[in-house]
Amino acid sequence: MSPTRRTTRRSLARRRVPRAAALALLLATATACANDVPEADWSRGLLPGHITEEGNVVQSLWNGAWIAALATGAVVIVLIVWAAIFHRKRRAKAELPPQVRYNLPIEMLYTLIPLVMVSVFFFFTARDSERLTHVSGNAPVKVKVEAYQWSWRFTTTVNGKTLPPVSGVPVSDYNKGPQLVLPTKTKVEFDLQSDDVIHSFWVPEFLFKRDVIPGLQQDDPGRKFEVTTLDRTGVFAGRCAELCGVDHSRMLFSVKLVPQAEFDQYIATQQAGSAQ
Ligand SMILES: [Cu+2]
Repeated sequence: MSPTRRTTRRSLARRRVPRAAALALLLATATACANDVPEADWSRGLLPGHITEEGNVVQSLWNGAWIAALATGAVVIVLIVWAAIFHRKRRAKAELPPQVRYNLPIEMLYTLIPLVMVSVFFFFTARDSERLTHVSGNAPVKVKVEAYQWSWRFTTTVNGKTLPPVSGVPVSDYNKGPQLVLPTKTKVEFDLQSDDVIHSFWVPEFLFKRDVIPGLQQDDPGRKFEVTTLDRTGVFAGRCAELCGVDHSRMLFSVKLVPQAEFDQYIATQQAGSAQ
């Protein structure tokens, strides 16, 4: 290599270092901004830690589906490798191997096995969707969720008493969005409404999201769902999961889970505030 080429390479490398540093800094800042993205946890199959009993159902279905898929994959790979190693074309034999047709047992087997597999998947999916969409109607806490371009209004009713609504504006940080305060270990019913376009109510830690569709009647089953919160306190990010316009990405909110005593205090202050 000539000395000139070496110098050019070295200066190129020198120029690339600050660029790489700038890129790394940009990536680090981008990650810092996305602080509302829950930690990916391999032990949960990359789902975030859930905060509702319904989350247990979703987590088990997810685990079961992965185990079944991986087991199927393993059997298929073993069969492929076995066929590739033990059933290679032998050089000495030029003619075709014996041609088998109408092998009833084999044909029944490869029809039945996929049927059984699909039925098992269908059974568990149907059973769990039934459980996840079941609304008992007797939840002590009911939340009317109104989605609009581009924020949310939450109106909570506790044991028949309605608190003043909490509504927000588009924000870049979910902590600055409207906050829905809920008690732990309690059944909560959500009633979703939209006045403009289709939105989607999503709290990643619920392991559940549902479209908020305008024009649905009061008794439409697509409007309501129920969760029972676990004994896990904290503030959890929520967002709109349906592209709904220019500020869709800033349609953020938060759910704060507090112990029952703290929730009672919250209700008292809200009611006092509204009485003034
Ligand atoms: Cu939206």
